[in-house]
Amino acid sequence: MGINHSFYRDTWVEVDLDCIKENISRLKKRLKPETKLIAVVKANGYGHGALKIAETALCSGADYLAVAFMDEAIYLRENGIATPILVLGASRYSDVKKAVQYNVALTVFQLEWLRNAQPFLEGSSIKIHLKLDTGMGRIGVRSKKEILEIEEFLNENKNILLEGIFTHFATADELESEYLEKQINRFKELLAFFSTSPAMIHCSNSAASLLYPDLQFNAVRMGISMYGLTPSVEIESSLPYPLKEAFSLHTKVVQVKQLEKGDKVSYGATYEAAEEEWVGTLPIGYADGWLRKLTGQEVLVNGKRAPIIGRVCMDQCMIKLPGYIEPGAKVTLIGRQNSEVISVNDIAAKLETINYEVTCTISNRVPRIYRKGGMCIEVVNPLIQ
Ligand code: PMH
Repeated sequence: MGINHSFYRDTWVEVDLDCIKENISRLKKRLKPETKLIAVVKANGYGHGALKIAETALCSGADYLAVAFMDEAIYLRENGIATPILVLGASRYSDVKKAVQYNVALTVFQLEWLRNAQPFLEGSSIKIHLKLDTGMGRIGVRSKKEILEIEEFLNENKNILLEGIFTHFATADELESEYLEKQINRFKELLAFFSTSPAMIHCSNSAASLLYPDLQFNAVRMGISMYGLTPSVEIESSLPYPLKEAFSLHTKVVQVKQLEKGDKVSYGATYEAAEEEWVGTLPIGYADGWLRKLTGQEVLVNGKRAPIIGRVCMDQCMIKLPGYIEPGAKVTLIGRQNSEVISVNDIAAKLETINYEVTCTISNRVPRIYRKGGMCIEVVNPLIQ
């Protein structure tokens, strides 16, 4: 794989594929040998880049991939991924032939959908996973009656193959486990209504996989922990092994200027220099997912912390420097410089959100650089192919 230098701005994400590999190996060691590991690479691999993460996950022992929508599955297929893929979200029944064409398994949660899909299949066969709603209240079959009707339909329509049954937990990332236990019990109750058992039964996300090894059934869905991010701050200290954060975000100072006392910075002129100050301009802004709420957030430059001052613009923002530095200095917005670290969780805290949202929000305009063995192995820039 050659290095493709096709990006023309000094702002980039680095994804350390060795971290992804290690996070997967550590989880795999805790699973029964027969348990299938489903790597969740929806939302462009939680912002890390679906294709490279899928490839790395498969090389590291993942058996199956999961995405949210069929478009994401087709993207992986079109880029050479041949492993089984499950679409976790809703698909149109009129699109089933596409799922067949790309050999993608679909999530089903309504009898009506199956009835409507059948004529569109024109006799071809498709794999489905039936989603049970045990308390998430999102998508899923909720009653015995629906299960019996769906089973009857599947018995009469052998071209629709029930490959899996699954559910999703609402609170596995909380220390209090009462609601989780309710969901587990409901899952087991609903499973008992099936007269056949499909190849795959799965319910665990990262939090459940890490904290409740008994819940693996015969597959687990690993999302956030594969990326080395904790499912919640609350359970961070209960994790069985340290997760390795793969994502970092960097830019370079494009201009360094000295302000006089009283000089203003950025839209609204909300920031005013209290004295003579050195200010650096960074080529990253809210259109990159570096949101306006990040005013005041610190970044790392030359191993030291520097705060963002004034409003974050669409493509740029400004930082207050400890003193003069050369333009071109590397700035780390998420990641490490020397002994200083700014984690995805730090940014999530500043944005009053969760780490999932931070990496997903860093937009396609920011190229992703992949590292392996400390070397840059590939650049992915969706803007310039
Ligand atoms: N399975 C389903 C159905 C999911 O929706 C998700 C994550 C996962 C597995 C992976 O969970 P993990 O990343 O905690 O391991 N879904 C979402 C979501 O819809 N919003 O945030 C995370």
